[in-house]
Amino acid sequence: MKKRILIIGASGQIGTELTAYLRSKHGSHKVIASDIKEGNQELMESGPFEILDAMDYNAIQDVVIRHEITDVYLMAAMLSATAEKFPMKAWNLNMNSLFHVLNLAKDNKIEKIFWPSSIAVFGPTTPKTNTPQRTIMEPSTVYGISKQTGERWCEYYFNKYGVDVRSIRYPGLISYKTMPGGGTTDYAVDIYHKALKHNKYICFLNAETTLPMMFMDDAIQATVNIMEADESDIHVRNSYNLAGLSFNPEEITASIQKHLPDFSIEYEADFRQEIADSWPQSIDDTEARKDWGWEHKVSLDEMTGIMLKNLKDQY
Ligand code: AKB
Repeated sequence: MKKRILIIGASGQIGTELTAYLRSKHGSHKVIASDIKEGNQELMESGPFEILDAMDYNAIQDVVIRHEITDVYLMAAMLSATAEKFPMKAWNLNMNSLFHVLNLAKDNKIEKIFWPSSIAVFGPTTPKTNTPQRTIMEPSTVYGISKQTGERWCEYYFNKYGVDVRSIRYPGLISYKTMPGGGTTDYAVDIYHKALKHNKYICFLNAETTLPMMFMDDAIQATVNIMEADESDIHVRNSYNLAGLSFNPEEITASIQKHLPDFSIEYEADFRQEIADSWPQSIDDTEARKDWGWEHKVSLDEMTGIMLKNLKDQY
């Protein structure tokens, strides 16, 4: 059977870029973008698009059957900061959407699933640096609890029903093409926009808050690589640790100042500080490197150069 892909949550930060990449790789008509809301013009015009509620099992099933979908990328989720404001909504969205696609695969209606997890599965009792693949996991956020629970279900569906579900624990993702929404790592995108617009940024995290981060191109590469890996090479069926960069607001500021020497930052920590403090600072991703050849490419300074160059024209 030929590959036909459905992306749920295609209008979001990762979904937009993932759709563009997969369309260029497999052909536009083979990649169906879907979201509860329309996306940017390029996404809407570059191939098929369906309005789809990730919580509606029948609607997902209808799209899957109509388009003869083989692979689903479930990118719809409520992120950490918003989830603290709407706990039940976050739980319902993050869990129901996952069960829907797991059950479609269990019933042989689709062949393969990508489901993103997050560094948020770790909590305050987890070792903070070089956090291992297997370690103490006591997440203290609504989002982290939903992602950790999701990981357990992914592994369960693989073990009990042979569902081919693959997953990565994304760090904070940084892109000039799309904006994040409702995350704790969002400052690392916003700071580039504000640097160009106002030459100044007021940061909602403290100067020394080091978090795992990654440039979007690396994250898309990881997502595609894990999905293309041989089934026999995937040994972790909850979710793989994935590392790229680790930096704090002070360090990203210094990187920006290499291009904009007058750029300044002030700190006004809000409720997101507590979320960030519960997460690791750096991640050990040995298993992803060993099992399916993961390798990150873009450094902090390279990313800063790319971000400022590409955002310049907007301001
Ligand atoms: C968030 O900040 O909530 C996300 C994540 C780390 O999963 N970017």
